[in-house]
Amino acid sequence: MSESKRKRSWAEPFKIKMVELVHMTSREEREAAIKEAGYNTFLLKSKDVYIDLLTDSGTSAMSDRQWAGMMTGDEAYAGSVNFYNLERAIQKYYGYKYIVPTHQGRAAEHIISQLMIQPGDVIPGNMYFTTTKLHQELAGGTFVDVIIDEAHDPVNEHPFKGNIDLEKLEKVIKQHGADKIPYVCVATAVNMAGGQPISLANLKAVRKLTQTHGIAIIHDMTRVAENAYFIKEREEGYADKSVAEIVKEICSLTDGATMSAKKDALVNIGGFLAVNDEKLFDLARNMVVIYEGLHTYGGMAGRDMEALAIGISESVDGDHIRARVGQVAYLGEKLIEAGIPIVKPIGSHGVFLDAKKFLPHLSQEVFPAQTLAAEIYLDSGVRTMERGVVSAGRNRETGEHNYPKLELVRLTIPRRVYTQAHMDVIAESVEEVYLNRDKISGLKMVYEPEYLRFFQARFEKL
Ligand code: PM9
Repeated sequence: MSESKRKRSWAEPFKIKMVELVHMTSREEREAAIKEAGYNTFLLKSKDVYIDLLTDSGTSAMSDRQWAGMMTGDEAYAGSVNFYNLERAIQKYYGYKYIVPTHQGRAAEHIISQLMIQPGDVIPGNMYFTTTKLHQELAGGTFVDVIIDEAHDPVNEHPFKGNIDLEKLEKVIKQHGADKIPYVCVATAVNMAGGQPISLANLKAVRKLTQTHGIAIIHDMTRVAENAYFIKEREEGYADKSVAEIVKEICSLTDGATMSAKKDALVNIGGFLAVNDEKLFDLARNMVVIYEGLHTYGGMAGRDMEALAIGISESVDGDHIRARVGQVAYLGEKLIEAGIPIVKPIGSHGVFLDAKKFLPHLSQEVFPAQTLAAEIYLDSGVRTMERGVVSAGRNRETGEHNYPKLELVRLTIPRRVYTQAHMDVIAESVEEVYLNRDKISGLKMVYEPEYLRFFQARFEKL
């Protein structure tokens, strides 16, 4: 075999300079902990968790450059140097004109929803996200899912399951009229679909259609760099473009964005709203002072804005993103090899177990994904997250549970935190639970909060 054809592995483009020790627990300790947490992994204490795959949100390891940036925090109430650094980074890497910093993503969703949505409006989008949909509803709007059908099928290997179905979108526009649609909400690396990307060809077609009707596009850009990496890998014509160039092209096809910077952008806290329209910016700048803080800090300390400005530049680096998505793929492939049912193709930020197939004897009434997340924790101390019927909440009119087609457990990989040895331990634990799946019974919900119930709901074993 010639040298160029031999397999060449990739490794993380960083060295580890400091470590955080983690606590190993016994099975008895985990049994007590998960019971006390009402079988909800959100209610576990972090000290009782060995490998934390609850979320990739705010859990990244910052670089030495980001930590050095923290020391240059200008903690002025107004006009902090770090705000202007952040503004420049957003303009440079994403291309949006105006920015309003917020403490995290949902605060930006709150502002844009209140400003753009009128009661009775509908907001089409490529699959719901929990906080995004709730803010749309609290502003009097209704979310309508216009993602392609393939996205709801865990085994369909469509390379761009985040794509919007143009016929579905056209139908919504015809049915409700363009004046009832303040914007189309386009997410990159669609979270609830399993971290699935939208293609640039699809986004361009959506842009063309919405422009003819005068409808704006608001981009949930929480994981835009990960989406850009998939475009580079899979979409014709983009192999020679850099991830940074693709990110900018995606943003250029939209009118504004909400960002939870706690994901792609490699910080532990932070977010922003970005818009190109000056009037909308003015309204947003006025509103942020009510809920977040002055428009030059919006709930973030100066040091956090500096870490974010640096994190944005690191997030679009090709080597970084290849290793990040590569680590997720490494885990996903191990699980596929072991015969575990997961969402395919393997997503951007985590591996999503198909709980319906994993536990076929459990109906959605007894919360298979919630059950499976608890069982994995019991086996190994690995904490995962339910993304199924509990996350989907209730229908606001009928009060019934929403039963999503996808009943998933997300094994979310924090950025730059765990090694491949951790991935091996995780895969072995999931396999162990899979081998004993017949013995697993479901849960009943005994406490249910009104909003975003998955965070605080409590369960008991059936
Ligand atoms: N996502 C996640 O774990 C945080 C907790 S679950 C609500 O995946 C998207 C696509 C997200 C997201 C958070 C937010 C909200 C908006 N859009 O958590 O408020 O994945 O910063 O962002 C979580 P914040």
